[in-house]
Amino acid sequence: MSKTVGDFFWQRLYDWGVRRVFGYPGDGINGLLGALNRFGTEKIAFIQVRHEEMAAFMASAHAKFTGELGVCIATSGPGASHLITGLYDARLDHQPVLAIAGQQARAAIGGHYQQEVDLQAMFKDVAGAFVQQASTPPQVRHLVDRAVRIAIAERRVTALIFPNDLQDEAHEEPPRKHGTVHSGIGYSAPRVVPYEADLHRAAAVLNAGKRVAILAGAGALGATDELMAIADRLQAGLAKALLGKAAVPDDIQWVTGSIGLLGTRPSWDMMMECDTLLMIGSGFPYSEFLPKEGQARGVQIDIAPEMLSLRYPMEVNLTGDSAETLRALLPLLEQKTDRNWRDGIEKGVRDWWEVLEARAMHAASPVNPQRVVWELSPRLPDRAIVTSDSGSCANWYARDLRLRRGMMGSLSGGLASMGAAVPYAIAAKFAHPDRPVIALVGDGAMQMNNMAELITVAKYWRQWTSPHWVCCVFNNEDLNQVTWEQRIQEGDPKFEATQVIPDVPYHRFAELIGLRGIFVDDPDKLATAWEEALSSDRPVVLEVKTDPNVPPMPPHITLEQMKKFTSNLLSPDPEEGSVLLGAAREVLSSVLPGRKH
Ligand SMILES: Cc1ncc(C[n+]2csc(CCOP(=O)(O)OP(=O)(O)O)c2C)c(N)n1
Ligand SMILES: [Mg+2]
Repeated sequence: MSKTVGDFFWQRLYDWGVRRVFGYPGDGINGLLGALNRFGTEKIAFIQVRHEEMAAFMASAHAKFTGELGVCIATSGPGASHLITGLYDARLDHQPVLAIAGQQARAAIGGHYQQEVDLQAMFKDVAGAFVQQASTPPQVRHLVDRAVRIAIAERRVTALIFPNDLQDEAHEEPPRKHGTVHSGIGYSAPRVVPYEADLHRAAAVLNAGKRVAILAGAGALGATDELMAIADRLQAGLAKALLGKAAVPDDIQWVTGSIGLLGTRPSWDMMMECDTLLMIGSGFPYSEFLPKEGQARGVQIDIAPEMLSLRYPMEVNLTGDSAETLRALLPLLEQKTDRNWRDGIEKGVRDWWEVLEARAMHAASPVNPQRVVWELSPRLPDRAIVTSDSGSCANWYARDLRLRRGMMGSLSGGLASMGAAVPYAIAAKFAHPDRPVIALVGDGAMQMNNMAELITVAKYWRQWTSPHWVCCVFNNEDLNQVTWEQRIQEGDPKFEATQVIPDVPYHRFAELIGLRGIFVDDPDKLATAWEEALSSDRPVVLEVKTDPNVPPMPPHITLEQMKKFTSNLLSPDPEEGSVLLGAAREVLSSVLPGRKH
């Protein structure tokens, strides 16, 4: 058999360095899959998911946890459309992902044929950087080369669509004649550093500041040493956007932790009081958590110029790689000696950890969800990777989890989609099979799709060098994050028709499919449960019966929100008034001056 378009395709992806693809089969891609079988899954592994959206989440997470291109593949029509949410996750978090989709045969396209969807139009927004449908064999070489190069170089999603009959055609190199394209492989990221003059302008602003606040995001994940050196030089405090949580360890005295609705009090205080803001690699969206315009002088560093001066009008905008730019900036910065500002931040951070401990230890019915994460932190094994779903557990991930140096963590940040934690944790484990991986997931997100994806864990875990993979389910029979949004943002009572979800024995489902299940409804058993889960001889679902009446509140709440919240206590909420009042007391006390919890 001569080499087909499919055979050429996998060889080309292999030459680009692709070693794993996440996907699900269908007749729209059978030509490609047959070719992958011939090519050899020992060279490019095919990871079979339960749903194509999960394949796209895994591709996004692969990119996040390795820095490499993530690749996912789906059949025509419904397979391709299933990819979309996962691709938007990658798009919004600036991850390089290539989506491959099948299409009907070329002669049928435009014929309202079965499973025929206008895929170019469908992918156009999410994969706008490069989306192409192949129509002839000599075109495939440059389509692959461009789709990969653009995805990596621009950190964007790209998409390639292959009509199924084309996949089995004989491969042809582009002939040497007019009207053909002759591309090649290879990409090296450039060293991107601002001009000296601009670094000097930035240094002048930072040197003049007396109260410097640093905000680090996902773009600063590779700049830990540089961030610490700059923060010390400037005697600054450092807050982290959600995707930048692992940029600097949480056990440093002047790290104020997360910022924003899921953030901390010391981050809020620092931003409200600083006179200078240094933002690095962050697109953190909520400007109200940053200094008021005019309050602080701003310097921003970002590799993507379109992210500069987007959330706060900066005085100096530096386009550059975060680590390289910070390194170039450091010698221009004077060592600050006044310790007042930093001392204040460190005290705020110390007090805050006490507040969090008290909140976590607060009695709840039956288990306080904050305590689940609080108990995990000291038991996190070195080099652990933690993922979180969207839901109230993202609050505890952001605030209570203490990541140490060498750990990683991520979630669906920009898109904040439910259903990402388990696929993220699976991709993390394939990328780093020797590292312990922990997914934090709400019960709603389990029911949505994470539960089915446990079957993927059951299928593959024996291939992993260590079996340490834990999915922690917060079973509160509620779509709790949104329940609290209804109460606080709208001033409405909990709408039971939309919010209450069925009780499902997640730990028993795990056992049914050959994983280990642990169930906890007593807070004092959490510590042992985590220890057992993290040393188990197989992946574990740790199901905790948590209290939906513990509010996942922002670090401060506004007077207006407080008014809505308290008036809501008088309106007919299905939860008992006393429980809500207890919760309210916890929230309100944390915003009253002079109170710890
Ligand atoms: C795909 C998707 N649908 C809906 C939402 C809105 N949403 C955000 S959090 C949440 C509730 C999640 O419930 P659960 O997983 O049980 O976690 P909990 O908040 O109860 O801890 C919902 C519905 C979303 N972010 N993503
Ligand atoms: Mg829930």
